[in-house]
Amino acid sequence: MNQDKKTVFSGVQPSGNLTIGNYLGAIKNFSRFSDEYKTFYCVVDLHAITVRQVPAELRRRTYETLALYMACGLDEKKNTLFVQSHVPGHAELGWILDCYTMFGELSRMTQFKDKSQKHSENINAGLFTYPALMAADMLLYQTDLVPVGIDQKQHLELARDVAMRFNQIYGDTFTVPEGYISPDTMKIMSLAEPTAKMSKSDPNQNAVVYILDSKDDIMRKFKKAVTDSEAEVRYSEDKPGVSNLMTIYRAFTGKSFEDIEAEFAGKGYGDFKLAVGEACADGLAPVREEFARLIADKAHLEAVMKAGAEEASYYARRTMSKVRRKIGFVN
Ligand code: AQP
Repeated sequence: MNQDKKTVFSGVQPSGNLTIGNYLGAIKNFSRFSDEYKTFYCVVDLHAITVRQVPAELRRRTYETLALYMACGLDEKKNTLFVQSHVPGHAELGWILDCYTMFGELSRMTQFKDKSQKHSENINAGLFTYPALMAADMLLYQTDLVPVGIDQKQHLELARDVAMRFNQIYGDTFTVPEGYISPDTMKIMSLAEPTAKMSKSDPNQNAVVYILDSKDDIMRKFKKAVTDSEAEVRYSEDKPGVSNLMTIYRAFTGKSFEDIEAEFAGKGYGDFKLAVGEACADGLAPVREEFARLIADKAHLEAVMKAGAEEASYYARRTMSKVRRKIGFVN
């Protein structure tokens, strides 16, 4: 590994159109590490198939997710951008770490419980062992820091436990990663059900604002957002709808909660929702424009994927050779 720089790894599943939750909780933060860290940003397609995907859509979204990374400011020359299934080390280390991850640990994962409920017709083994593959993603690159939303904290802690367990058995093999959870936007909630996370696979289109939504759609969705009967813009745990809108407004404008409360004092929710919609649509406009340019050039995206996979594979092979040797596999 590059001795001078620490390593950052993160990924997003191409399992749906990306939301402002994915943007504010994860992708927007990625570029802040590009200068000081060796950064690996991956489109995690192996994770996406834990839920049934339509093949043509999965393929299209893989290109789109890569293009969105770039449209959100990730320069392919400064960051290693790649697709998980293009680097075989992920699946290989994923299997190995399955054998060092306990059934009881996996049984406690809240995402497994949530997704098993949502996809009761397809509770497959991959959905259950997802965290071991996620641990492999990070440990393969000797990752120091993982920028994620708070919903991934439990998986991250499990990855740390697995890394420490492996290191204890075989001696120092993996860097134990730390999470980077942006305190301002750790969890963006659904607009329709503000006590639930905004998720790209939510079937209710009005609950979710997609990064690539048109301004009209964004305005319409914020106008319909669930609030409460008080008509007071105030940040409070017992006002989840309003607090979520304030979090989104703050993320796009940089204003503090106090400023936002002062700005809308004595005004109804109508004005507030319009302002949040405007700020969000304006903030995303440059991303949408850049995305349209990038997605039109498939050959360039393929070149980025290829170069990224080659670079990532180099580092992955180094870790895998160490892991194989330690376990006792014949090289
Ligand atoms: N609502 C959110 N608020 C803050 N961060 C979020 N993230 C996702 N939703 C929010 C962060 O985005 C990154 C990528 O997520 P993922 O694609 O790996 O899967 P996920 O967490 O399961 O995201 P979704 O949108 O809920 O996908 P589906 O619906 O397919 O399950 C992660 O860093 C995540 O924390």
